[in-house]
Order: sequence, then structure tokens, then C-alpha cells
Amino acid sequence: MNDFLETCNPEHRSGYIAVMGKPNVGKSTLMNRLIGAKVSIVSDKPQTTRDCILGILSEEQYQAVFVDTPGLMQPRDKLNQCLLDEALDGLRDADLVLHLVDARDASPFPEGVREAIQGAHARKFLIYNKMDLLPAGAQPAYRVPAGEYEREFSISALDGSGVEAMLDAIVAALPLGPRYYDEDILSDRDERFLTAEIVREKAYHAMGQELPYSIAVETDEFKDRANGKTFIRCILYVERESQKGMLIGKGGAALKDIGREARPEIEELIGRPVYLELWVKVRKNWTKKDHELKRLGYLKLRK
Ligand SMILES: Nc1nc2c(ncn2[C@@H]2O[C@H](COP(=O)(O)OP(=O)(O)OP(=O)(O)O)[C@@H](O)[C@H]2O)c(=O)[nH]1
Ligand SMILES: [Mg+2]
Repeated sequence: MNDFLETCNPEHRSGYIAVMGKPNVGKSTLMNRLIGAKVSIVSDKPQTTRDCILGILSEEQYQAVFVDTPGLMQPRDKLNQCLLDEALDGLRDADLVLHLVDARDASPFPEGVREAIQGAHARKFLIYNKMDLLPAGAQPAYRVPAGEYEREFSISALDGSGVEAMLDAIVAALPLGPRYYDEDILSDRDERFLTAEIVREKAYHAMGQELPYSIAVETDEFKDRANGKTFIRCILYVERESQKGMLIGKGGAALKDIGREARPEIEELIGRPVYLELWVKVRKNWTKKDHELKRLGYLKLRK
């Protein structure tokens, strides 16, 4: 997948771990906890993650490369289909799959994807997440058919309980192998991408349930200036004029809030003061058009 770095340690383990499951089950929250940094955005709205994002955990004895994926669901439109294709792509190179389910959900497989997960060559663990939301001592709602998963774990990605024991088992399941990435690299994504993602996350937080799905964000300009600040311009795309009004808010208030929330996180990410400019543009029905999905990087050529 990438150039790999030789390690002298013959006991060193490495591999790709795909984190998969329905939307909103906590995949990105878990990945961020495992990496100890925010590499993937999180919100309480379904379908927050739209790309496979690597989170790389490097220790002396192992390098675990987690692949956060979009939530698995039955596609209802073109963007949905792109997200499903992207998620299933995450399975291809995986050595291990973590199938994350909400511990309260009795039917964690969206139609048609059970076969995809079960058919993958990778080893498979079932992870019951959000255990903190069950009454003490209660069992997860889903009863696993015998033999479908090698191991099962109950965790809370939010408060961290059970995560360490799960990580020990993940590492033990990885094949012997070298480091693939430099040990100080946490993600495969660059600052422009992560900046757009932070803005998208803040826009999700600011809006109700429906609008976020219609938002896409691109970093349009990213320039270091002589005054020590980095000038960043992000464009937020929506599907309709009415959505543009909502995202901007009265007198620009909503957009200002998004910028105020995003800027400190971007500054922390790049380690420099930032001047952030946000623009909202309409790209009519972009979630339903191939050329728009291609332009925004969601529709990809696949082998
Ligand atoms: N109570 C509780 N909430 C959690 C836990 N893990 C995640 N959440 C919350 O669940 C919501 C969804 O979390 P995400 O990490 O964005 O979920 P996801 O599976 O990545 O979602 P998509 O990217 O949309 O597929 C957020 O509000 C999280 O704070 C958990 O263990 N307990
Ligand atoms: Mg996610």
C-alpha cells in the first residue's frame, strides 16, 4: 500500500484493521481514542465519515493501521452508494475487521452487507460499543450466530472502558511484519483535507438532522503569510438556495459560529495561527449527480 520501513525486530507486528459498522455506532470515536488524537471527525448525525481515513498507532512492538470507514447502509441515493463503495473498499486490504455495533441494536447488519463482512478474508472481531448506555449488568441486544466472529468485546469508545483489553487482542491478531509508515505519522490525510473535515464537523454540529447530509467542504486556499498567520479559505457546498440561507444564518451568525469553533482546532492541527474565511455556495443536487460527486472526490474510479 505504501513504501514500508524495515524494522530489525523479528517479533514486530503490523497490519490493517478495518473499523466497520452501521452509521453512528462510534467508529470514528473509537479510532480517535485508539490513536490518542483526532484524526476523524465525529457527530451525532449519521453518515459523518465519507472517506476511508487511516489512523496509525506505532509502538515499539507493533504498528496498527486502523481504517475508519463510512457507515454501512442500504444506499438510497448516489452519495449513499459512493459511501458504501468506499466502506467496502476498506475491507480489501484488511488483516482484521472490527465490526462495531451499538450494544442496544438487535439487528446490526444493514441488508446485503453481512455477506460482505463475512466473505472477507480478514479475521473478524465483533465489538459491542456504547456499553455505557446499557443498564449495569445488561447484555448487548444482538445475539451472534455461532462461528461468525473469532472474538467479541464490550466497550465504550466514549469513556474508554474495555478498549485496552480489545487493543491487546487486536495486536496479538496482527501478522508479523515491518512498519509501513514513519512512527510519527498519525494519519494518511494532509492538512488541507483535515481542515475541511474540521469545518464540516462544526457545520454538522451547528445544523439540525437533515441539512448536514447536503454539506460538502473543500479547502480552496491554504497559504502561509509573512505575518506568521496561515490564510485558509474553505467553501461549504449545499444543494439548495434555502440551505445556503440556513448555513449562513441571520446576519451571518451561523457561519460565524462555525468559524469560531473550527479555527482553534485547525490552529492546533497545523501549529500556527490561522485566518479562516468561510464561503457558502450552492451546487444544485450535488448528492445526486455523478460529475459533482466526482469533482468532490466521492465518486472514484475503482479497479
Ligand atoms: N454514549 C456513547 N456515545 C458514543 C460512544 N461512541 C460514540 N458515541 C457517540 O455516537 C455518535 C456517533 O459517533 P461517531 O464516532 O461519529 O460514529 P460513526 O460510527 O463514526 O458514524 P458515521 O461516520 O456516521 O458512520 C457521537 O455523538 C459520539 O459521541 C460510546 O461508547 N458511548
Ligand atoms: Mg465516522
